[in-house]
Amino acid sequence: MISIPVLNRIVAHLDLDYFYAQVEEVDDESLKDTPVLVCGVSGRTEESGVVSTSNYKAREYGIKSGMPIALAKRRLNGIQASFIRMDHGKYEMYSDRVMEVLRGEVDVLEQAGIDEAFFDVTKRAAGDYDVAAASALQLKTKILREEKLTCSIGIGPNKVVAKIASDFKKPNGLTVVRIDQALAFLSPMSIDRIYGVGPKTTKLLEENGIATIHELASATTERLEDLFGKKLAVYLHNASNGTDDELVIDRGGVSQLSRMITLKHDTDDSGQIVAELLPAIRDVHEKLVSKSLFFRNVSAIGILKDLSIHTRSKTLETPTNDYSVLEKEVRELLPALLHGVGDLRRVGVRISDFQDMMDQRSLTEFTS
Ligand code: TTP
Ligand code: CA
Repeated sequence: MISIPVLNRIVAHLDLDYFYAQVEEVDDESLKDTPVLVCGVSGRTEESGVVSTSNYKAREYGIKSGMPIALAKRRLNGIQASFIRMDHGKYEMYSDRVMEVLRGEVDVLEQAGIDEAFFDVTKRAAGDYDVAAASALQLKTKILREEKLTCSIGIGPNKVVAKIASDFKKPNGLTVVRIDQALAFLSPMSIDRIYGVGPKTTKLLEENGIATIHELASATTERLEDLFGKKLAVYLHNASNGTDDELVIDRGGVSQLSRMITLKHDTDDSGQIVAELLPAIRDVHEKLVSKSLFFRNVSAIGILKDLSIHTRSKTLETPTNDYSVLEKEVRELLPALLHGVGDLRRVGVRISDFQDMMDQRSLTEFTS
């Protein structure tokens, strides 16, 4: 039998720092050093909605993602701060450019969200962590030079470790966890730090006396199987023991899926528009499912006779691949899009901010 030497895998995870707010700082340098809050305005008034993210200056005042805008305003009372309306298209443009930079520098790239990606550098670094760390530093410098954005990178023997490592020192961090350090690194952390372990899994584990990754690693697979079924149990066992073996998969760099149609007659009748748009919504959904992706952002796009383009977007709390959610969101976005713009000539749907969550653990997490 021929034995082929196998290099220990080296996987990296890159996450852009305070992404939406950092993009706003790049666009307007005068914002730097004061609190910047990017807000998803959802209702009639400027105050109905939540903070999508904020820069680290704002976080010093206790500002957090998901916080109601009104509460954030109270926290920053009397302080000079900028509340900026979310501009998803702009963040996607920056995201695409960063991913392009990455693609040229790594073996395999897997975009995992608008501001994060895994990449495998095993071959490029010849299995050597020092080489991987040096090239990660070069990558950080390149992204800073070309896009003026800082990021944090984690390097480890697998995706679970790399993801936790990128979050370990933020912002502008680089954390390297070698294969022999993985278990000690993971052990004291809380279980919800594991990629794919969200509120529901966390709750069930905690109800069973498992709160740290060490406790999870000590649980028998039989016990985990009783709680979660085989697939998730195996994942949790491997993840907590630092032996997760999920591959980094290049999904072709799809960052958005969209379909536009031309209406039979120019109209501002939302019911008529939805009826004509349904096949396009179904089409986009089919593509999403065929690529095993989940989306978080959905936009309705309208083009008028004068060719001006109008969009309305919504970011969901959790990623989904559910058709009924997609259709419902488009139905709800259309009246807002139509408000005050007049008859549409063309209309479309776009989904983006994809998360790679194709396996059972994520389905359990996000759909049960
Ligand atoms: P995160 O990577 O979770 O957060 P962040 O980049 O703002 O901050 P950091 O990584 O430095 O901790 O999310 C990426 C982007 O996703 C974020 O910039 C805005 C968006 N987002 C929301 O719109 N709502 C949310 O609740 C969260 C957590 C993020
Ligand atoms: Ca981030």
